Amino acid sequence: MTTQARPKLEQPLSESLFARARQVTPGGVNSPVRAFASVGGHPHFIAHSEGAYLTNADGQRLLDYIGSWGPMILGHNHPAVREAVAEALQGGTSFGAPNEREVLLAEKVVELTREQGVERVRFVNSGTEATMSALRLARGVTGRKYIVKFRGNYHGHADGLLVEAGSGLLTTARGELGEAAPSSAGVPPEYAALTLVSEYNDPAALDRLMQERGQEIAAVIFEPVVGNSGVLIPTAEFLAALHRVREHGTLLIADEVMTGFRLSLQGASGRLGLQPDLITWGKIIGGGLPVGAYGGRAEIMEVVSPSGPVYQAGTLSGNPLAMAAGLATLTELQAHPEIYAGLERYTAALADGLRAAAQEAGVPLTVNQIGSMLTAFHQAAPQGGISSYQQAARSDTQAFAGWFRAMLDQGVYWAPSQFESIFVSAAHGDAELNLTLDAARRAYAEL
Ligand code: KE4
Repeated sequence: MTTQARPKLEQPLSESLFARARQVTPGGVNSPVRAFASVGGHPHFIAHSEGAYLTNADGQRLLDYIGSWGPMILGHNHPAVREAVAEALQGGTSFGAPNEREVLLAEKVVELTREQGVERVRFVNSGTEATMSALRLARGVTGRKYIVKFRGNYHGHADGLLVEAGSGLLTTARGELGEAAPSSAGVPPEYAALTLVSEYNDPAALDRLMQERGQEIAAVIFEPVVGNSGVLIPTAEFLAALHRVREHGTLLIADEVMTGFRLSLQGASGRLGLQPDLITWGKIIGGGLPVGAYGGRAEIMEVVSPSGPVYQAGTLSGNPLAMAAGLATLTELQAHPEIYAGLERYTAALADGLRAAAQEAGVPLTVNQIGSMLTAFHQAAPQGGISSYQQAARSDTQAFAGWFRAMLDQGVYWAPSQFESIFVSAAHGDAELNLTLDAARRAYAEL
């Protein structure tokens, strides 16, 4: 059944801006996943944002499910965040010296994650810096050089972590879309060789690797709920195997850049009862300004310079405007814990609605959803659902691309990759849910 031809969303200004951008920036974007490489068409250039909506350069309103890839859990341009940044701005933009706001945000993070063993936090400027620093710290503490990551997990673009990583590498990987993404060009094999790759949700594989090489391994880093292969939810057996790595003197690093303060006020670690040695954060912790962080118990964190020998630094770390945005966001979330129940309700209803719409149109679809994270994989559910990178990678990326474009033409801006999570905000309500499911029904009918 086809619906009447829908006027394609013309965006002349975005198109001309993209043409100009490509003259001065690689691929015309400052982060590859924004380039629409795996979904076709060209990116919308955004002029401003409010609540659940973006307005592009051509003045068209888009219902946004990216939320800046996670930070916008309160919705875009939230008054509490805007006012906090405006107030901080009165004092200037950066001091290169400590300021009270760094202490306030660090105290807030420790207060919220103390149950997960966090006693000290160091701020950096991105999730990449957070994971890169946490791994250096783990190597410094253990004196070991190997690390373990999981195929399809993405932890930012530090050299040693661009080994069979997920996220943007899966939209621009050399070779077939969805196949295990090779290490990026420019990563010397000597660096990649220090990163051992295991399989997410395969406890036996991890146990075997640790039995064989555990004494050489400084750290195991993992996404406590995967967002970068599309959403993958860990099994209890896998989480237990992850905690067993510590029997070998290996540190466990939960990369909560995406899940931190997203899946609960205590992140995925709190929601799933994890006890990692180190946690990394990004996205929400900066409220949309550039902030990353890593933290853990004092005996480990005090090994970081200037207290200890593991060096890590940053000109703009603890930037007062970024601290203000992060503090306002966490304070708002803490003052309104009902936000998390609302996010759960909305996203579960969205998942059910997508399943029903796809079934009605005879489109094979498997939806993974937890909290306000969701991925709709274009494939029929394998036995037991999609719980591994290999299973996720079998999705029909062309079907996804067609659905994505049909949704965007109706003004619903989904994540432009089959292998990403979407992010629902507290600003998404019944009107947005209905708009989304109406558009989805039409888009599935066109596949
Ligand atoms: P950043 O360096 O992009 O702030 O964070 C890297 C990172 C680390 N760890 C996890 C679990 C992450 O999800 C990320 C970044 N996430 C992607 C979205 N899948 C950022 C979007 C982009 O690359 O533009």
